[in-house]
Amino acid sequence: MASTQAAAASEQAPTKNPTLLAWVAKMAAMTQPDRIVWCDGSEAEKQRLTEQAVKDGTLIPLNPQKRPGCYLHRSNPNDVARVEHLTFICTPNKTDAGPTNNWMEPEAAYTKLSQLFEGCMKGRTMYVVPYAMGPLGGASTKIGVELTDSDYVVLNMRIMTRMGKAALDMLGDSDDFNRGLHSTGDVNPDRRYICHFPQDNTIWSFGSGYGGNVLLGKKCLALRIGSYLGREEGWLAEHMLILGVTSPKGETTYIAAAFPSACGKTNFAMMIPPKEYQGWKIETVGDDIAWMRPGPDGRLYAINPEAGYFGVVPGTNYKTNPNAMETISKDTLFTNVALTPDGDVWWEGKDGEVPEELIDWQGKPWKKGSTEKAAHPNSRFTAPMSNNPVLSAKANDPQGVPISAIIFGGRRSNTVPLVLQAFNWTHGVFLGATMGSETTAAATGKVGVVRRDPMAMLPFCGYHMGDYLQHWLDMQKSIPQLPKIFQVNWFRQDKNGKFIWPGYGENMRVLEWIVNRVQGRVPTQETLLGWVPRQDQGLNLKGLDLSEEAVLEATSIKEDEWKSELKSQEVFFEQLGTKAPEALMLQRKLLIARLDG
Ligand code: SAT
Ligand code: MN
Repeated sequence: MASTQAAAASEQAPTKNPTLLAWVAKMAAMTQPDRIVWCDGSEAEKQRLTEQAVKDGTLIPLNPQKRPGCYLHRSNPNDVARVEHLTFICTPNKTDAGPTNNWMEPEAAYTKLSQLFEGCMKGRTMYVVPYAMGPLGGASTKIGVELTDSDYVVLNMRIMTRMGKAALDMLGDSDDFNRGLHSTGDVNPDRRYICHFPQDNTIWSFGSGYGGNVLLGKKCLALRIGSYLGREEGWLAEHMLILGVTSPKGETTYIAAAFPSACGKTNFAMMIPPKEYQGWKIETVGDDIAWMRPGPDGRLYAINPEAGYFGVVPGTNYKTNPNAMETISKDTLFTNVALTPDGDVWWEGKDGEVPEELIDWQGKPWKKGSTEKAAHPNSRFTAPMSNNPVLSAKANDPQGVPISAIIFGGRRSNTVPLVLQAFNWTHGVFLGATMGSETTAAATGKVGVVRRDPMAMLPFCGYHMGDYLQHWLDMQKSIPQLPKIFQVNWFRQDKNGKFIWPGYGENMRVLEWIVNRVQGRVPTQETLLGWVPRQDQGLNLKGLDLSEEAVLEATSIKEDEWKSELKSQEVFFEQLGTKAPEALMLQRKLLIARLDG
C-alpha cells in the first residue's frame, strides 16, 4: 500500500522537488489516505472543494443575495478555540522550550503522535497544500507545506495564505520549507495534540479542526516556529497588527501593535478615525502577525505574512468596525455564528434588531431572549485581505514597511493607564515583557483572569521566554533607527465595571499622540511609569463625549495598584530563573526605586 501511494504521489505531483516528494510519500505511508490531491490554488479547485464541502455538510451556503460567496461552518462543540494545554514545543532539551511552554521530547512526541496518525486518513483524501507566508518572492517570505485531510482547512488556507502553484514555484527544489501534518482525526479532545518541532521546521497537529490549531501557517509557523527562526536569523516574529496612519499633510507613519487574542487587533488595524479627524487615513498592512527585520537604511521593516483575516465575529458592527463589515460581506467563511431564517448570519453585537428566531452555532433552534449565546464568543470569520476597503498597497510589498512605533497593549480593567511612552528601547522591552492581560474566549479555559502575557506572545513563543526577551534586547544593536515603544490600555473600567475609554475609532486620539511623539512634535510629561500626554498639549479630546474626570481616571497611575502589579511581575520573572535578562531586572529595580522614592 505504502509504496503504491508513494508512486501515485510522485506521479501526480506538480513538482520534482525530491525532499518534498519523499516527505509526502512518507507521511502518506503513515496516514494511508485513499487519495492524494496536490492543491494548485486555482478558482476551479476552490469551486470543486466548496461544492464537495457543501455536499458533505462541512459548509452551509448562505443567501447569495445577502452574502455572495459566503458559507457557514459549524465545528464540533468541543473544538472552538486554541488549546494551549495541548500545545507542545518539542525541543531536545526541556529548558529550550522554557517554563511557559508545554514540552515533549521530540522522539517521544513523534512516537506518540505516529500512533494517532497511523492509518488515520483511510477512506479520506490527503490534500497537499503548498503555501507562502509573506508576499511571493520576498526575502522575508517562508514556504510551508501542510498535509491535511480537511477540505475546510484547505479552503481556509486558501484565504489566509498565498496558496498553491505560486508557492510551489517559489520553493523550487529547495528543502527549506515547513513540514506541516494535520488530521482532524475523530475530534476527540483526549487525542488532540499540537506539536512543534522547531529544529526540524515541522508541525504535527492532530484531533482538531479549529483555526489556530490547524491553519498551520498562522500561529504554528508564523509565530511559534517563526519566533525560533527569528532568533536564529536575527529578526522578530510577533503577534502584532501593522497599520499605516496618514496625516492630512500626506505623511505616513507605520506602527506595529501587540495585543493578546480577541483584544481588538483587527478593529485597531482597520479603524476609521472620528469626524474630528478629517483628512486622516488608517490603512491596514496586517491584523495579527508581523515579521520584522532590520532594513538596509537602518530602520526596522515589517511584513504581514498572511493574506487574510481570521477575526473574532461577536461585537463586529458598523459602529465598531465598518471596514470589517465590508470585508465580510462577500467571499467569507463564517465559523460558529448563528444562522437566520433567510440564510444570513447573526452574532451578538451585530447591527439591528435581535432576530426572533435563529439556528444557533450548534445547529439548534434559538429564540430571542434565550440566555444562551446564539454565536459562540470565539466565532470567527475568514476573509481575504483584498476585501478590506482600507487595505494598504504595502500589504503586498515584499520589502514591507518601516516601523516608527511599537505598541504593547493588554486588556486590563485597572492599573495600566491609557497610554505611555517608554523612556528608551530597554525600558520599552520591559513594558512589553511585563504585559498582563485578562484572558479571552480565544483559548480554551477560564475567561477574565489576569495572566502575564509578555508581548502578547505567551501562547506563541516557540522557545524559552527568557531567551526571547534577551533577543528583543539584543535587536537594539542591529537597528540603528529604533522604533519608539508605547504601552496602551483601552480596557480600563470604572467603579461600576463600565469601560471608561470609548475605544474603537476614538483610539485615533491616542494614535495621533503617538505619531506626534514619534515625529518629535509634542512635549510630554514624565511619570514613574514612562512619558504620558501632558494635560495642556496632550491628547486631542475635541468632540469626545467624555468627562474630564473620566479622562483622568483612564490615565491615572495608582501606586497601590502598582505595588501589587510589581508582585505579580516578580512571580513571572522568577519563573524565568537565570534566564530573566539582567537589563530587565535593572529596569524592575529602577521602577521599584521610583515607586518607593
Ligand atoms: O485561533 S487563532 O490563534 O487563529 C486566533 C487567535 O487566538 O489569535
Ligand atoms: Mn492572534
